Amino acid sequence: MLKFFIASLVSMVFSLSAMAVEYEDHDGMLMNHGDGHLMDMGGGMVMGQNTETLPGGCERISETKEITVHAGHKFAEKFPGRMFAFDTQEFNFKPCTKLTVHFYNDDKVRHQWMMHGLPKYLYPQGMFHLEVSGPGKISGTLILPPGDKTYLVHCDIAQHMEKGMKAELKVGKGDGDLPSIPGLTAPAVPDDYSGTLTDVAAAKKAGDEAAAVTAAALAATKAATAAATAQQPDDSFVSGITVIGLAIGLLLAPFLAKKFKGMTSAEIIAYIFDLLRVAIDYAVRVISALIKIVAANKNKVLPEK
Ligand SMILES: [Cu+2]
Repeated sequence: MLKFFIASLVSMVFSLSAMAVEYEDHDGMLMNHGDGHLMDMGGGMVMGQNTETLPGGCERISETKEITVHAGHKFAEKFPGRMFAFDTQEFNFKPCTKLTVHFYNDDKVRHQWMMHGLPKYLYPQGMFHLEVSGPGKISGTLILPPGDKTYLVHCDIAQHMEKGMKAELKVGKGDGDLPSIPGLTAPAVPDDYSGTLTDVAAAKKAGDEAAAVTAAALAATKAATAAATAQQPDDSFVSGITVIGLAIGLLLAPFLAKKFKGMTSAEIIAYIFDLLRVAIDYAVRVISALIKIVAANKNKVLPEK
């Protein structure tokens, strides 16, 4: 029985060590590119490293601190709707602290511990930034500025912050809290978990139906507009002619009524044809006169210069 216990204990110890994540340590491999930028070929990077220069307003380093931060999917499991997280969401240090961060990435994707809002004369783009493809470990040091201020710390890989990898670092008392920090502050855009699946499906169906009705109405309006546009030239032409015809009719009516008084229909028709003949005759003469004028103008010899 004792042998059994020893055997199981030994196997447990071995399996535990097998389960433990092996982090690739990037600290010894980094090459200094100057300006606090260190990098290696294995995917490790430090930006904004500052181990010596005091920020303006700091007379000396107030204290020296070292922290260990882990980043990974497993730290988000306690935050509903989140996918990534740091193991710590809030940091607090005295102004002018010399801070070394040992950053562990527990995932097999890339993560960052990126701090914003630092003085730009000392930190390029106001950033201090640790980045490593995991599982890996990287360390960096900076000197925090004086004053009470809250700094954003996040992972800037696309959607990692939105999915939970966000924290705040308060120097002194800080100057407020940032939104959407998992387990700490209210989300800027809250997820809505209200309603059952049936409710959601019904709401979607209603929405789809409303959209279909709107689309049909839109299509009908479009068709009507198109038809109206197509008919418009004809309509206006006909109505124009009609209007002219009506006007002529109204003007001529009294004159013709007087003229046709006491005449038979045959006489009226004969008279109208006679009138038409006179009108056509007159029109032909006018047109030929016009043609003559135009022709005469064409034949005119231009005066010599
Ligand atoms: Cu990340």
